[in-house]
Amino acid sequence: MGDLKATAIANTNTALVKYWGKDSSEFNTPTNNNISMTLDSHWTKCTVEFSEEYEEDHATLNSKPAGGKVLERTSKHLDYIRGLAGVDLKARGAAEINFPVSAGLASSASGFAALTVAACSALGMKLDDKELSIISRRGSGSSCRSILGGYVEWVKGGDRDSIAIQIADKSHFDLRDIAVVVSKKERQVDTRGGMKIAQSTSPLYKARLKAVEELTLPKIRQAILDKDFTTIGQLAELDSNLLHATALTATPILLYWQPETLEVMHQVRDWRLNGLEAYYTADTGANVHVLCRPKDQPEILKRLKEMNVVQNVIASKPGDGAKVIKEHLF
Ligand code: 2P0
Repeated sequence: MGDLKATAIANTNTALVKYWGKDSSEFNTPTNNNISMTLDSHWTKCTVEFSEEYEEDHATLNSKPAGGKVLERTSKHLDYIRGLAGVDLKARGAAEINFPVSAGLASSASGFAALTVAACSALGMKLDDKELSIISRRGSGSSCRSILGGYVEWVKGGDRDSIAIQIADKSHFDLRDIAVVVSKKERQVDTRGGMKIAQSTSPLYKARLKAVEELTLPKIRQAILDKDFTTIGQLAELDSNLLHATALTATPILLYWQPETLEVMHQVRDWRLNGLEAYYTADTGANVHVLCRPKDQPEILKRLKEMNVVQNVIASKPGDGAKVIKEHLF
């Protein structure tokens, strides 16, 4: 048994080939392999302490008590980890997140990766990244990719072989991701609900899977190895549009984009047509990620900040995987 208390930090990640649909909702295994870049500046820190003194699980999110679905999902994940470790102690958890939650900026990815690493460390479980990715995946699919740094592929499969694997570390290739916040409102349908609706109702869902397997996945994987920014950008933008094509054709329709989202997308496309190479990718919210080369980041940041619809921009490089840190949150 460990010290029963530990803290971890995990960066979030941006999917270049998206996870969008489950083979098994019990195991949280994806219908398609997917690829992400772990970011260096959007993180969650999480402290977990297990104790006989706690009669039930408690959690805080940015110092406010967490209840409802957040506490329910946290407790369920802790139950799974307690089961693996063979302990029956309730826990207190605290999370600090440095970017908007539930706004399509992958807060659950960094949150569950940090929770997994902190809870497993507190219980003294000695696990490698493969095992940590399997455990984290059960809490939130995309969080398994945040266990590792740099460029990461989450492979499909059964419970024991659907794991996250590093394609290249953060020093291999410097690509920039600019998260563009145009709305801090919580979206109406979360990712879990959205992918279920799209998978079961969109007539384009199977076509997207075919395009991922035959086009975006192999080509983006190779383009990362080749440090080929143009191919990564073009195909990441295509993959994002494929995801939203299935969302827009689902029943009920899932319209994650707001007018502000489209304004950013149009600008990115116009800049590109005029020689400033950038691409967009959007997850399940109104906010957008802009991908660019390091040399173009200052100019793109300047232009984004000049747009009335843009509330905030957060630029990231490829970052590290999740790790234990010494400073506890309580
Ligand atoms: C991704 N997203 O690849 C995709 C693209 C958002 C859209 O994975 O149900 O919180 O917990 O496995 O991981 C965010 O969804 O979903 C996500 P669950 P998760 O990044």
